[in-house]
Amino acid sequence: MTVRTIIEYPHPNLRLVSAPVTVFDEKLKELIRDMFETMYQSQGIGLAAPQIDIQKQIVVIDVSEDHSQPLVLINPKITRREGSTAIDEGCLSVPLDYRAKVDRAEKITIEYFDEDGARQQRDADDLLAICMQHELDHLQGKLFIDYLSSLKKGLYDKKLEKYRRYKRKAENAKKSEHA
Ligand code: GNR
Ligand code: NI
Repeated sequence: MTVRTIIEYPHPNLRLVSAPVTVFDEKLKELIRDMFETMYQSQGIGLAAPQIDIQKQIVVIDVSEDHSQPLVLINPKITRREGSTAIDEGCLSVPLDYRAKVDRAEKITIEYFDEDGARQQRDADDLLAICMQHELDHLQGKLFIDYLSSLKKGLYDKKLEKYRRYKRKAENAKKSEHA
C-alpha cells in the first residue's frame, strides 16, 4: 500500500471529467487500498481518484471517527435528491485549509458499483450525503470553491496567490544559500 500525492487547486487536471471504470480487477482493488490509505493519512472523510491525478470514477468515503465505515463508490450516480442543507466544507485539494458553506441536497439516493463490480443502491443523509455530493463533483471536474460568490472566490484566489509567492520566495532563498 502506498500513500499517493494529492494534487491541489489550481492544478488543471482537477478540471478533467473522469471516465467510468470498465475492468474490475486486482489492480483496481490495489488502487482503492491506496486511496483509503491516502485519505486516512490526510484525515479526510472522502477522496476521489482525480485528487490523486487518476481520472476514473472511483470514490472512497469513511465518515466514521474510527475508520469503521469504509465505502467504495464506482461509477456513482445520484438518482434522487431531497431537501437542502449546507455545512462548512473543506477539500484536501483546496490549499490553506479554506472552508465555506455549500448548498447541497439533504437526502439522496445513489446508485454505484462496489469494488467487486456488483451493482449497489443506497440512501444517504447528513454528512454522508454531503460528502457523496462533494466527491461526485470531483468526478465532473468540479470543486466546492466553484460555488462561491465571485467576491469570495476572488478573495480566496488573492490569498492563495500571496501564499504561493511567499513560498516561492522562501524556496529560492534556500536554494541561493546552498549555491
Ligand atoms: O475531508 C473532507 N471533509 C469534508 C468536510 C465537509 C464537506 C466535504 C468534505 S470532503 C473532504 C475530503 C475531500 O476533499 N474529498 O474530496
Ligand atoms: Ni474534495
